[in-house]
Amino acid sequence: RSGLGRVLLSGVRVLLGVPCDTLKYLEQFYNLPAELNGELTDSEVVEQKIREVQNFFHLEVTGKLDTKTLGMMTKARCAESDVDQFRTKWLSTNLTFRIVNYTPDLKKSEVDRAIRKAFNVWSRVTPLVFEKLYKGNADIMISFVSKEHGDNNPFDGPEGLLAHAYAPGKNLGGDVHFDDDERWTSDSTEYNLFLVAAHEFGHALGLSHSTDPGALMHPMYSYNQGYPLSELDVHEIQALYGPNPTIQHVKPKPRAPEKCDPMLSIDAVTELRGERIIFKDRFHWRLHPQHFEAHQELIKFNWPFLSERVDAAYESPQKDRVFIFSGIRMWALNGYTLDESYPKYIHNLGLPKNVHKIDAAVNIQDTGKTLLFSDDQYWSYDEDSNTMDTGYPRLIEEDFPGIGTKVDAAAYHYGYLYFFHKHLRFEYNYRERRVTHVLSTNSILNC
Ligand SMILES: [Ca+2]
Ligand SMILES: [Ca+2]
Ligand SMILES: [Ca+2]
Ligand SMILES: [Zn+2]
Ligand SMILES: [Zn+2]
Repeated sequence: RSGLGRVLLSGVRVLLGVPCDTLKYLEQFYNLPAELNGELTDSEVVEQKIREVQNFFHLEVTGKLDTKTLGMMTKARCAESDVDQFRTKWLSTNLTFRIVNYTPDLKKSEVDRAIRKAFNVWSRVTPLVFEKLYKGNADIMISFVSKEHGDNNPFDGPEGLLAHAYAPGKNLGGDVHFDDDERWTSDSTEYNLFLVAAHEFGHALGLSHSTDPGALMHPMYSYNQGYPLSELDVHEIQALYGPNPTIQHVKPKPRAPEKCDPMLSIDAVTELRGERIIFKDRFHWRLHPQHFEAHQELIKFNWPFLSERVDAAYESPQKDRVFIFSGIRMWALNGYTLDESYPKYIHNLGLPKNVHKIDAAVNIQDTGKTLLFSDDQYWSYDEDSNTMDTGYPRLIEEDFPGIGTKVDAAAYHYGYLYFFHKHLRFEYNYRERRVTHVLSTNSILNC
């Protein structure tokens, strides 16, 4: 699959005006034919493949190499294809594995534990049993290797490709290779061996890549805690092997929310340097003002230091920061990086100690005030003096008649406040103090 095109592609690079790395990426993950002739039809093929990438990652589908598409192509990921469908499964439910060699990054016992834990992820939801062998040939041979390592499927040094696995079958079938040019860890730094192993074992059992960014079988690496399978992963593996006959209680992570679900509610919304960010569960959508399609990713994928869920968020243009609230803590983002003086407690803003969570936050650019909503009350915070205005809290119901008593999220544009509560979005004229429109929450995502 890979390796084939290196010589040929170097000749194509100039002809198509597409970076060589991009062609390699398309070849490895999207079945771009290795032999392109540099003709017009070739650029059409490349454009089509770029569309497939954009489609897979829920990016705006343009067929052009915009910065988001290029950015996605440089992130750490699994080395398996995004378009090849695995079509085999094991016929026996008793499988063997063997750790052929160890990475120097971790203690042997830590590697053993990560591998066993990763197999347990799958055995909890299937009848599969994994037996460890110490010598001889096992179904799933696990090794740490680098660069070209004998299967004509080379790794690429640090970053980029992390690991690959072979679909169920004889010999190489089921085998899993980790790129030992990565630094493997048992925590949230660098690449967590347990999480990557659990993903690769999914392939070794016959699963393909998922477009759901919250599924373990999504090709991009992202750190998360707890049981790593989503409902979708469980559904896919049980379609191959059936459920576990004895274990009943497994709590997979919910599927990624569907943006056009008519009952969609949201957790928080903010602007971030011209883009709109909409938080929901473990995920967020990013919506560029000129784009119609919102791009969905895990919160942890862009901001690994944030909580798994966000309560409220707002942008302060005065401070050029986006503030994110979760429970009693808040963070300040400078674009996609954390302002190092955070996290802080929300009480530093001047909120009373009995407030344990902010429901919604919105900055009114025209006044420089930020409104902070919690339960049925709200406060007004002055961004210039960094103090809470006197006379608060006040009741939401009294000051914003028609929107109910609580809000999930809030936004402000050109004299209008937008309040979100459950599946409804209220447009509120700030000067006239009245609701002017009621729409569905999902209308913010162009549904
Ligand atoms: Ca094998
Ligand atoms: Ca690598
Ligand atoms: Ca909220
Ligand atoms: Zn993969
Ligand atoms: Zn390999």
